[in-house]
Amino acid sequence: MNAPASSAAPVVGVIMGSSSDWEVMQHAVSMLNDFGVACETRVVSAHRMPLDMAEYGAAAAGRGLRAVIAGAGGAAHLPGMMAALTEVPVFGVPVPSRYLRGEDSLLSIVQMPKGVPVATFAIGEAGAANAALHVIANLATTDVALREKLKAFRARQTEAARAMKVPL
Ligand code: RP5
Repeated sequence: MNAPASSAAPVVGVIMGSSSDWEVMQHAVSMLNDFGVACETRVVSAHRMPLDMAEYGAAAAGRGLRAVIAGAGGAAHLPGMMAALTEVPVFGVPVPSRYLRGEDSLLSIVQMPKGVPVATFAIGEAGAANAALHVIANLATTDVALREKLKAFRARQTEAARAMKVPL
């Protein structure tokens, strides 16, 4: 298990199929850190570490995780398998792949059969950041301080957009 990204007990697990996914998945961790949401990070490869994946899923709820953000590329079965292994909600991030630019990852993650959902986000950095923001929004339904941070974040985005100028 990698060290938690903060010293508090992690409530979000950020897992990925390979260290090569970190370039994308770091955007989820960075967003969680910005909001002060404690998370842990770990490589859990579905096809190279299936037993570790099963252990991670079986222990997730008991360890206090409230969400798992899972990123993978290509056949990208990690998010769906993790959703099958735990009742903790899973948020899937399609990582861009070498040959199909992540369209394969997206379709693999989003097309879960009925009964075991994975909330699926956009390919790449935006998807990773938005997965974290969606987890934060869910946690904020029972955490007033977090809701205020989310409102402030949105207000800053609004102000930044209002300040935008179109180049002549
Ligand atoms: C998937 O295969 C990983 O999620 C990664 O996106 C992709 C390539 O993995 P590496 O060959 O870079 O380890 O399992």
